Amino acid sequence: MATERTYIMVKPDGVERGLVGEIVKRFENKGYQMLALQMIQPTKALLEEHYTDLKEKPFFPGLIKYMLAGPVVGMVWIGKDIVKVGRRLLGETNPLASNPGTIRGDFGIDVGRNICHGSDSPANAEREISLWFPNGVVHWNRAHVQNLIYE
Ligand code: DAT
Ligand code: MG
Repeated sequence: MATERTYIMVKPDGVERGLVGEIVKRFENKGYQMLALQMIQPTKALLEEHYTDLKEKPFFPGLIKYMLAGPVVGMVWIGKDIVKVGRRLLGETNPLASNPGTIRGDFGIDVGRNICHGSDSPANAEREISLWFPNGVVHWNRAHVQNLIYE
């Protein structure tokens, strides 16, 4: 039974372009299970904490400004190897370097408008889930479908 979780977040450009359903669909189609979903207008403080590792980067102020431009849709997903595979579904950080068939490869051009966030390690996933869902996340059992997706 897979217990690895990841935090996936449609960024303001993805929300405004109406790509939330498309992104949800790709994770659902793969067989992963959604545990939480919220639309939220993040504060500057929340975003600075989320991207704390990038504080010293020259693009940090621009990144925060872009992420403040509108609401984001944050999700928690669970499944086998979901952190790594979730990032594969997203593509590379730079959409122009992302393969067709990936979210960023199919829908983006500039690195500063790359549509969707995905955690980069299981530990960071848990940190981000606690940050964005401080009240916790419901765990539900997908009893009937589980055996059709996992052997
Ligand atoms: P990722 O989102 O693929 O995990 P990251 O964590 O290194 O990439 O960076 C977070 C976000 O910051 C990324 O999605 C877009 C932005 N970013 C990264 N590198 C950038 C750069 N060189 N110029 C502008 N924005 C950048
Ligand atoms: Mg990252």
